[in-house]
Amino acid sequence: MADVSDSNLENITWGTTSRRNRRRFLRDAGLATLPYLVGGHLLAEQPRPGNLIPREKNPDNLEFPFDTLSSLITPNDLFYVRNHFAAPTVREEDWSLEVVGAVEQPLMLSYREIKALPSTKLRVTLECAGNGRSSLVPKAKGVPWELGAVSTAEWTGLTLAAVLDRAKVKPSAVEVVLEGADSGEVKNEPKPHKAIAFARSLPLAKALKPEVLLAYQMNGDPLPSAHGFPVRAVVGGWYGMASVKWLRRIIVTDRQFQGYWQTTDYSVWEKRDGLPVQVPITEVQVKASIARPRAGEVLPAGRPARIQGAAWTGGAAQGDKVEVSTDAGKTWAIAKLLGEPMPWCWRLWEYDWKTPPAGAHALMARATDDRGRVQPLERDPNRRTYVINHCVPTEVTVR
Ligand SMILES: Nc1nc2c(c(=O)[nH]1)N[C@H]1C(S)=C(S)[C@@H](COP(=O)(O)O)O[C@H]1N2
Ligand SMILES: [Mo]
Repeated sequence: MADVSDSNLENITWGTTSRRNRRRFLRDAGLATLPYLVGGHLLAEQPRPGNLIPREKNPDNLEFPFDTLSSLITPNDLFYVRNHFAAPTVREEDWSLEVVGAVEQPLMLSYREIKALPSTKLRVTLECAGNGRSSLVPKAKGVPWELGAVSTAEWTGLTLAAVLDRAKVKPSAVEVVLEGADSGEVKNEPKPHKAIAFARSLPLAKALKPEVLLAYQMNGDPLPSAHGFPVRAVVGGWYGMASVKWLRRIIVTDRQFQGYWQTTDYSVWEKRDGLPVQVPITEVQVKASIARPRAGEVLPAGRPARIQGAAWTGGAAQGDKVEVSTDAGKTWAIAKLLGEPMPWCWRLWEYDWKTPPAGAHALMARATDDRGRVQPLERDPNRRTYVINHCVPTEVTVR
């Protein structure tokens, strides 16, 4: 298994200093922000090394400070955290993974056994289906995420397919339920009346794909507790709720799973056969977000300024496109995509702008993915408070 060096992980970055060096430099300089030169372009503010932004307490829900985005890989201590219940403390010596249900060979795998199986590494962007919720009008209930309930890590683990292969899935199998070790009572009605575990299913066809991992390392370190120690699912291309943390049990079923987290919660309305039906949220929709300038930032007039962000989608990223508008969506120009496209992983982009005369300006970004799906300008209310990928303007002032 090839070792991935730090420089490799951060091979696409803005600026020349690494985040950590910059942090040290800033600490030594005793400054929070500095004029920031990238390729000769002055940005009003430097991407500061930040801290996770608390959005909810008990359980912890913490947001990646998206305005500090500076490389493909999000460091573990800045990766957003989405918990429905208190994070369980799992001791590796007490833990094992059960594989049961419609299989010829039920399994009990220890942490050691799992780590001894052939592993792969995959860069996967996880986005919470509620990312961007705070921009919804009218104001929506739920964790008030701004732009940063999205992050990318390099995950090490084995494929779920390899485990299912060992367990010998029966021909009657339809879905694979992934259950976490965390549980509790759901607060809002309608809800089951006792404590339930976090659990989510994948159709068998998705469960067998190479982008579905049982991961035990995140950016080269053992999974941090907040991200699902000792083993979590990582489901490339699907919203974060499918990537079950603190994995404890895998249940192969011969019918569709109708659990709380994919019927009442994490479901949207879709029209099927002319009728609205509630369907579980699955694939990530195409989206570009602006990291910098930040909303409310003041930029000098008539100067070069660089607009920077990331774009992602639920499938392979080949042939995608990001457009930027600096006039609230009236006209669009092509942004520069950085690095090579990688499936399941976001891509950084930038656009060089010459700031106009003084005034208020609405910046927008719009992505198109390899399947030609274009990020919408309007919100689809059938998505309840999830799957938020319509273009949201970043308002800046030029002075
Ligand atoms: N066991 C368990 N797995 C879980 C969750 C949870 O609350 N419990 N939250 C899910 C949701 S909604 C998201 S968006 C991702 C977030 O993963 P992260 O906390 O590592 O960013 O984990 C998913 N897996
Ligand atoms: Mo989520």
